[in-house]
Amino acid sequence: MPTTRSGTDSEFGMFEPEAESMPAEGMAELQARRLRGLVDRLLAAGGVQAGRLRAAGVTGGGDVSLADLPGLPVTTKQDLWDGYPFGLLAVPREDVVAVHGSSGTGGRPTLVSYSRADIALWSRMCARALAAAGAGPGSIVHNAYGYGLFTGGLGIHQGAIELGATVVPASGGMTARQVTLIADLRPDILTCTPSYAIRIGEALAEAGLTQGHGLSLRAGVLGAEPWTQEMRVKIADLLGIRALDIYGLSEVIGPGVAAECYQAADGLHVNEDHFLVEVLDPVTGEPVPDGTPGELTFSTLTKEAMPLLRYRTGDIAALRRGDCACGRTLVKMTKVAGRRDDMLVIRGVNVYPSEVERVLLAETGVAPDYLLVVDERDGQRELIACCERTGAAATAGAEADLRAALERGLREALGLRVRVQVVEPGTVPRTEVGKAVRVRRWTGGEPPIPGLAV
Ligand code: DLL
Repeated sequence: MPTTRSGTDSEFGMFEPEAESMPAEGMAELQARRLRGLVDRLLAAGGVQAGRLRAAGVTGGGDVSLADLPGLPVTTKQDLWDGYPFGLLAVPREDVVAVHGSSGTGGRPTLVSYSRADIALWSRMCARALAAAGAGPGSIVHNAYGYGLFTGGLGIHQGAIELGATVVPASGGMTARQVTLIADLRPDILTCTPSYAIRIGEALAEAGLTQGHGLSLRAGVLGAEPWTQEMRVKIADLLGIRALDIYGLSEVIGPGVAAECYQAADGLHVNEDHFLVEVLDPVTGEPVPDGTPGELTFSTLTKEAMPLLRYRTGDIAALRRGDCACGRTLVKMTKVAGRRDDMLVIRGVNVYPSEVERVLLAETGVAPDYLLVVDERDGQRELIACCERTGAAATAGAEADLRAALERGLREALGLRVRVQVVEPGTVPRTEVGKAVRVRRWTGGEPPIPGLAV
């Protein structure tokens, strides 16, 4: 239970201050102890991770220290697929109280299992994230993450209840109903994907609801897909809220692996007392120094049902240590640039969609919805950035200027020629349910979005 919820503390209190503001030596000691416990549990469970540990010469938790971590075997999504659905269990099947997962690519779902204690842990991690956004008992959390197999909806739901807040299980979609619920219930916290926050913001504005005039939202806890600092500004402008990032993945637990604090809104505090984080060079698998982007890799120190040692996420970010205005000592990760497999290679230049987003959305005349089209017709590979203008760039001359400015900005930032196409407002497909699709391939026939000149 929270121990600092009183008076002004209740506004920005930590949910578990002892853990969240633990000094570095204490944290390292705790992690080392829990890592030994994890290794023991994996060895006792048998299975693929135990086999690999034994092959690496590890016969018990007592053999490993934090310094040994880089030499321990890793796990990947392939291991989850190979063991589908219950192959990686470290508890009897009857002790699994819930499964969740993600639809994944190629139609193969990634399923994960939770014990009763895992659900309790997950609830606390999401309560930490909500508290970091300024929520507390008495808050109303409008939860527009999808409910179901996806971890966003139920994860945040359980976290809000754990915190003692009031959760509105709106789920995704049916935006008109979201507007009604927000107008009537006056939530202070909005939880959904950043792209859906934009959609909800547009719908609220259309309904004439703005901050102070029917809106009482203070913060958004937004994640499940990459988004940039520039998108943060657009969301803050549209909704009048502090837009905060929350990160997680089903394999590790779901949302609540890391989250930003209201005070700094500058990088996500990783709950490293439960999720030991490393950043590895995606190619060599060797650890990279703090500050260098690489592949986030997590060891679930305390999870019971499906514990993972050194799970390589494919997500690219960097770590940063140091003091934070909020008082948390938990290591920070930067916003995720994207997944390793989302990287586009255009004429030999590597580019993440988020790098294009940063340039597009830095322009005030550009609306927050955009689509990147990889034009692969005729054996070539060109990148076309389709975006919408806001009222400010409505005239034909202004539109041409906007396009020229964006193309120049993209060339300077990425060293790549990107064609910019300004399309009619409302043309870029909005995401109401699930994760935003920012990239479409165009291999022939009709363009993937109307108004894209052939
Ligand atoms: O997306 C868990 C979640 C739900 C996180 C709600 C935050 C809020 P999965 O469906 O398993 O789980 O997808 C996990 O989504 O490996 C990242 O590639 C991406 N992702 C999640 N959060 C962020 C974020 C949930 N804040 C995959 N920024 C991860 C960038 C994110 N990418």
